[in-house]
Amino acid sequence: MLMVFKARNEFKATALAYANLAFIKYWGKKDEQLNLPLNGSISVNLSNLFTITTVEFSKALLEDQIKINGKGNEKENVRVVKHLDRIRKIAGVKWKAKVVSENNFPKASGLASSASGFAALTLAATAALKLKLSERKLTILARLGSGSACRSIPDGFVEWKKGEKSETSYAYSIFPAHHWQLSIMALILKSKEKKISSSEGHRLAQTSPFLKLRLKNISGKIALLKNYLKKKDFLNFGQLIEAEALEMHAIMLTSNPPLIYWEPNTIEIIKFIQEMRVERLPVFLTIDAGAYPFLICEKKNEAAVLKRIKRIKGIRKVIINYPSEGAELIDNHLF
Ligand code: 2P0
Repeated sequence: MLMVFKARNEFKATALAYANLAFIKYWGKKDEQLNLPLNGSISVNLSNLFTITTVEFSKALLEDQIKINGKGNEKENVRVVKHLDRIRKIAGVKWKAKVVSENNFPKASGLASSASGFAALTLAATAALKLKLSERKLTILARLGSGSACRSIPDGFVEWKKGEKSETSYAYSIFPAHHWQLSIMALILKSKEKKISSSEGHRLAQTSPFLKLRLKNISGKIALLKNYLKKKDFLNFGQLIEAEALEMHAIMLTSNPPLIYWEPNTIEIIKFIQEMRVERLPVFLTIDAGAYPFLICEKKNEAAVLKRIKRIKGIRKVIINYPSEGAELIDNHLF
């Protein structure tokens, strides 16, 4: 994370934060108010999916003005105001703010934006109020806005420690972005995403009889994954993250009521990827709380994978990402 503080009189700052993709998933909360997770998670920042947010606090404003992707959305605005209130409390000010936030990807694409959104908002709003928080404190603050947002603050490959209380549930970089040249392809499918909010999904996770077993094994899994990342052992890494995604979806499928995020296309792609491996092309996938798969291969195999997936019908768009840096302050304000 790059911090640039400039002497100035205005209370305005702009931050850029990348979305992150979890290799070990956050699914289930211990505390809904504080977004304390039931388990730790590991992710990577995605270079081509990001949010830019400008925040300006002003004594002249009578209320917060929030525009996300050119629009006002009441439900989202409530969450943003709540987050601004947390930051105002730390700074000891009551000033209202103007917030303008843009994703570089269309919202209708079905890609999660709360992680990059709350990471950018946290960094921009704290910098605008000239709060000099440590990276760890920023991740804790971002987590309060949206759990996964804490992983979009540090650089590259990131671990979110589950912690026992708010102060110990933070994220930090385990490897920098340049550690491993992975190619991470978001497959945007033609079928529409009918999303059930992840907040609702986190709640439902508790009803799956298999959650207990998942939680029992997860710290061993985290240790294994960190080791595979360290050694850049792609085959073991890939097998582990694909099994982990399927395990999370098994929790969803066995929740009460069941949560089925997949579309027919999703299953077709899962099978297609398995076939690609039979043909000795090392590529794996992960899927979040939605229908769209993310394919992961080493950069050297990117062209071969792209060529093969052209045969799959029903893919609207492929967004290629590489491991990316953490959130940063930038000079180009949105207003
Ligand atoms: C993750 N997801 O680890 C998992 C995998 C979705 C599937 O984190 O309620 O939007 O804001 O804390 O962070 C989605 O959960 O939930 C999520 P809140 P969040 O990336």
